[in-house]
Amino acid sequence: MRSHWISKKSFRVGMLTVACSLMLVSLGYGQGRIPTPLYVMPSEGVTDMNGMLMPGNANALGGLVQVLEAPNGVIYPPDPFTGHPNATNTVLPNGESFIGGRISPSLDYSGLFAVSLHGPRPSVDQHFFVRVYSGSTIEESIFYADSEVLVSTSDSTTLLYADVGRLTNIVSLARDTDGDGLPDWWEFQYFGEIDAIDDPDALLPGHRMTAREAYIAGTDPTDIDDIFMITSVEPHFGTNYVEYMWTDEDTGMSGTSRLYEITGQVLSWPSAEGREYDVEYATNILTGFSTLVEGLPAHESRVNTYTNFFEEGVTVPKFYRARVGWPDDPLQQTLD
Ligand SMILES: [Ca+2]
Ligand SMILES: [Ca+2]
Repeated sequence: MRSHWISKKSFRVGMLTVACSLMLVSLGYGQGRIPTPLYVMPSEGVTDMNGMLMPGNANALGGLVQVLEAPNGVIYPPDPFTGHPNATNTVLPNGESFIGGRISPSLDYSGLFAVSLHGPRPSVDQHFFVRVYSGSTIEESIFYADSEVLVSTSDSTTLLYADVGRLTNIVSLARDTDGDGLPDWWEFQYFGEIDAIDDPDALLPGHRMTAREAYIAGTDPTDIDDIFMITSVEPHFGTNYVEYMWTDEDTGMSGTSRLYEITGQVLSWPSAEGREYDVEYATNILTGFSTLVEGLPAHESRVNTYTNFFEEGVTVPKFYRARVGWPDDPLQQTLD
């Protein structure tokens, strides 16, 4: 037994060397009684929230990488307040890696990494996945991305690919370090710093909306043309019509046309996921607006329409306005 133990130890040292140089060759394969390590790496680079390949090298990505268990193949998003994994998605033994910049001073921008699981490795048929964070710790991270679910198919599998893709801002949706009602991910995504906006209620430069309005409305605060407003008011035609004959005296052409009754007006505006809309009207802007409809959910096409059907004898509205609310805004408790 003793000699066996020594040979196993020397083998493990050999494996560590392989892991560091990242030559993904299984020296242990074929020796039978010694399980091979499992390497998990993407075949395509991980991109950050801006779509840029993340800094890294073959050993590590410039961010925390975790290999997590996915019981029954289920991946839960991280806790929106802490960023930590759901309790059912436990980190596998040795399944955490942040070595970007420490092992190799020469980071490239390949977005590639590898996590090697030595010793305890996923058993056959175990479901797991890879999660990448934007920072070197969960606490520093406000973006993350998950791979699809992987299944360990045999004890001798040495390499599994887990394509991760692009980081999203779901982690820390509710984290607001400077307490201004704009979550960290939002300030970071659009302005590059988690506390970039000093006054969320001031008009954005060159823009007709404030940062808070853009956040609630789900518009892009860096695009001065992305404005929450009613963008069109079109007539709605009924089925009644007047038919009339016409003659063009210049050309001599003649024909019959129909003039349909206008029975309402169709309003449309850009909408964003999770938002709700109220529509109000006024016939005289000085006497105030009245509600037409409340709580319209955003349409999946990202354009909402509402038809205001005229009632008999009612003065046609001259003014419309829409209001937007975000019932599920994680920060709504801090908004006015
Ligand atoms: Ca903030
Ligand atoms: Ca701020």
